[in-house]
Amino acid sequence: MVEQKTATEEIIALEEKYGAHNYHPLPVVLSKGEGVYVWDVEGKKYFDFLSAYSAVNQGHCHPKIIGAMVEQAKTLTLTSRAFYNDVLGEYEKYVCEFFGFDKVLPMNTGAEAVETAIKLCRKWAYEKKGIAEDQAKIIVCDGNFHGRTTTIVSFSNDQVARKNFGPFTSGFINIPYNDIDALEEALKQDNIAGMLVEPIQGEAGVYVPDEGYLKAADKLCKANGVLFIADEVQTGVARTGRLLAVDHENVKPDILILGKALSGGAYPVSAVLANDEVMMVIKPGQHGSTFGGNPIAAKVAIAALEVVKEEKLAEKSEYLGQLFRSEMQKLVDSNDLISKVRGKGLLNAVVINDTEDSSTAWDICLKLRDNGLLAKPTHGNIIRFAPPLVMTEKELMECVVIIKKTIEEFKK
Ligand code: IF1
Repeated sequence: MVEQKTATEEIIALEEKYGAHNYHPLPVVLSKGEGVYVWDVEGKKYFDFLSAYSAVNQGHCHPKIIGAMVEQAKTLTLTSRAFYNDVLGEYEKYVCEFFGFDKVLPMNTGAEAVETAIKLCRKWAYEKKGIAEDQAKIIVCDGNFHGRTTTIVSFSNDQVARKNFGPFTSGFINIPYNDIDALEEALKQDNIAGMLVEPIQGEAGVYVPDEGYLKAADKLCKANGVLFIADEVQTGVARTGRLLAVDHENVKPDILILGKALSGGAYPVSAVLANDEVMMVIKPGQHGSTFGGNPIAAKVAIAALEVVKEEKLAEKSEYLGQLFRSEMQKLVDSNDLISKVRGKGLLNAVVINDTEDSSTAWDICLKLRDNGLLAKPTHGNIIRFAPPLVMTEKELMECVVIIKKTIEEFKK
């Protein structure tokens, strides 16, 4: 008998054979997305509860964003920064006013923007703060995730992300996250240039710091003449119920890093924002990118931010997030399988009552998939829930039913 492979199996086999094995995706092959939904190649429809790690906050294929992208793609795609183009300036003004900074430095991916922030911070430290050459240090937190470049994995604690990628970049000091005393102690060292921090740690399992931590950290940094650098690649652009996660504590970072949803997931667009005092240390030739700030990226980002405002996505995220957590809390109270729900806005995680190295979260995600909802485990016992912010309350309640049903039916 000839074995008949499904389209799903064929496509997965193709990736297995020809693609580097640097990922282990949930076995589902998607071919279409619209708003909060995605469809697989067999025609099955799902609620997307990952949103491409919070890049698709505005929903899949948002007509306004795609419209802007297609229009610009037909007109001018790339000039490089060797010449001016007629949309970059318009975008720069828009994004600076939107987030309240003097200047923006446009890049493409989150990791590139983090790299940019590190370089900017170091340069500022040497040229404004007067730190001696090559002595600048940046404070980072244990459990961080800021991307995958050699420098960034240099200060990661994730052994899988680091092992055999050395030698590493020096100049970073790791302290525990959510620990103000540790920060105060670290700031006593000489030559501290900045502190780089995620307002909520995503990879660590949607770890929300205590209320007041970010405010206190920002204050301590400012008191010590150290730049407070917020990596809002994942938490920014309305994901946590405010435009920025630091807005929950009225913190204004010295350097703000954005990515992912800055384009609504349509295009790789990232940015570093700062005021002149910091940003003006970068001079021509000292940093850049062929694609950074290209005309398509510029138009896409303007449209993506307009959608955030027009559709009140921060407010929706705040409201729906509270509803989601209160529904999940009922499940925590009534079921032994899940022990905790945490998060802010629509960036949430459910902790499974099992060990970190178990496969329970993965197994539950497979069942959720079968029941029409896609989510991804982070660690063996944590599931991240981050749907597009354009979800309606009715749709969210449908999802809650799916999650409850799946958890109640689940047998370890
Ligand atoms: C992958 C996690 C999310 C980020 C923060 C910078 C970057 C990221 C705070 C780099 C990227 C990703 C990338 C994704 C998995 C993922 C992730 F689980 F690892 F932690 F989102 F939750 N700063 N986050 O979260 O941005 O260069 O990727 O554009 O597949 O590695 P990038």
